[in-house]
Amino acid sequence: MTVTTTVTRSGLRAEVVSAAAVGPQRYGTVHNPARTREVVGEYALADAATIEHVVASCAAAAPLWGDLTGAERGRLLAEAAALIDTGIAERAHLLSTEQGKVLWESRLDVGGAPFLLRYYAELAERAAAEELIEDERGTSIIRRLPIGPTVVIVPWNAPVYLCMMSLAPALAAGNPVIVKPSEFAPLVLTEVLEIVSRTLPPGVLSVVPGLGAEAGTALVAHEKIRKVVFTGGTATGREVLRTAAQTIKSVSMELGGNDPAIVLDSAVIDDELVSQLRHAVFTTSGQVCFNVKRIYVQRSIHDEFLSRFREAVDQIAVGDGLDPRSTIGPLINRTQFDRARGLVERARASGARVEELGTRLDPDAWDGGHFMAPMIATALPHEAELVRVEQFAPVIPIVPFDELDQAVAWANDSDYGLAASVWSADTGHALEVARRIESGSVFINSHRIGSSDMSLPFGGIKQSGLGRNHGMWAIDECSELQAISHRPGKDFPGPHNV
Ligand code: TXE
Repeated sequence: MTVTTTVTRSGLRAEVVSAAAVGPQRYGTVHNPARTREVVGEYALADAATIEHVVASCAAAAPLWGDLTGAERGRLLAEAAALIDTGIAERAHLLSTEQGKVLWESRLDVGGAPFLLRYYAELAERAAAEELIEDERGTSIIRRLPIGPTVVIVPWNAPVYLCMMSLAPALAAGNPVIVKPSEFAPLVLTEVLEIVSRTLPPGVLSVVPGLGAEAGTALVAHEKIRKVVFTGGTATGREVLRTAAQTIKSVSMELGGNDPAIVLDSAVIDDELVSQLRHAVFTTSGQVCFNVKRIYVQRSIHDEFLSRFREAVDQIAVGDGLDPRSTIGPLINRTQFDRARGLVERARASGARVEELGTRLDPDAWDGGHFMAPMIATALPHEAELVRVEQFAPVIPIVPFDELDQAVAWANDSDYGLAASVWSADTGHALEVARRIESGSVFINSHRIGSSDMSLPFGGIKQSGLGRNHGMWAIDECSELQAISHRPGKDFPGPHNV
């Protein structure tokens, strides 16, 4: 009664990977955000029986995978990386078709997967290394243990990269993993993971496509799942926490953000600054967790900044992600599009000035996709809805400030705290300001992919997330720490000796 199924490129179908699926399957469809009538492919809507089966196979793989040495796990991850080094251009093309983003961004997304696998392959041995402490009390060992069957829940904005950022450290730490892709961009990710799974023992990596409310909830709720790594919106994050609470499992989350950029009057408003900020706001049409979502500019340079920034934003060409002339593509889906339009309409109705800029590359195709022009909103206060929510769209509010204290207070007046940036030619002063900002990362004179890298912890404070990604921090998120101590003999006086 069981049929093993995998993703098939010809049919563009994201199927359950690396475990037997229980048929018959129902399917959801993936539409091209640039031509919404075009169906790009289908994904299986994993049912309860399939999920049960996949979780059982994941749990069965846990002892074997956890017992391998770090070096052995690292070797297998490196082998997997080699398998996905090829085919990046084709997969980037497909990703732009299912996700809408421009081709160079898709290449970064897909090309990041082998990089991340290799990076964590290198760390696998270190992850398994034991720390020995010898002192007058005796000998102690601190070691990392795998947590156990892990679920990685993936969003649609950078599906391959964000998945691998969670998956690679989870595997390196010795956990078998089930990935739940987003229903809006499951195709390329499933294909990549199917290839990666070929190098791993059965059950160590499975993919369960399906709806968040069905497959996502069922996986998070399952008692055999011991760890959840979630990337997505804050509202969904709350739901995941509620579900995970029933079985007290470890949860790491990277949620939304409302990143502020503070442009000080000591900033030089040149091409470099303007182009960096344009990039920081409009990458993936604004649909990146740590894009700049609000700009506070010191009043004395506000008009100059606005005029230069407007010029730069007006250079943006909006079109199909596959069109090499496109600077940005469409939004992912109708829900995101309607939400963004609603924000803009309400801002206008409340007196804000919202300018639609840029070029429509193909005006005839405009209404056939979720296209949105890049927009700048001014004449609105810090308290305005458009300033306070995560827009996740190509619209940026710009608010002048007089005193630095006011800008810092506004930057911190948010439930979010993912990243922020300070812009100034006086880097010493910018550093002082950065120390006052409540966010997981603060960048000086940049705010983009690359401003943070694997050598720096990445994650949100407040309602932007739980835990930290990158480097050994990500490995620790997916590990239990165990202390073994042999302390015979005499008592050691002091407050820490219990
Ligand atoms: O993402 P969701 P959505 C933010 C952004 C956006 C908002 C909503 O502000 O407007 O989130 O986006 C799965 N149990 N970000 O609705 O719902 C779902 O199937 C378990 C920020 O598209 O968060 C998908 O795989 N899983 C973000 C994943 O969760 C559930 C990137 C993310 O979906 C579930 C994307 C449930 N109950 C959006 N419900 C970032 N941090 O970069 C859904 N899912």
